[in-house]
Amino acid sequence: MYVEKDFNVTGMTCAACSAAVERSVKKLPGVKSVTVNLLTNSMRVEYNDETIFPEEIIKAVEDAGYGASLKE
Ligand code: 9UX
Repeated sequence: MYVEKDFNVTGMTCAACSAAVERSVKKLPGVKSVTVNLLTNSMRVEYNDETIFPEEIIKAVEDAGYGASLKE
């Protein structure tokens, strides 16, 4: 099932940062869409919850050099 979740993203200071975060998450299997907002330090991801878990999305953001956490 496709679900939509919001994440907090830390460490982004320019548009190239947000583009890098977006690129790193977009290529993950099961991810349908990614919208990163630089001004609000947030990211909305639509993904298949049978394919990928939020922890893996967070890991991809961290691997790109930024921080992420699930918004509650
Ligand atoms: Mo430019 Mo954003 O180096 O880190 S990509 S500030």
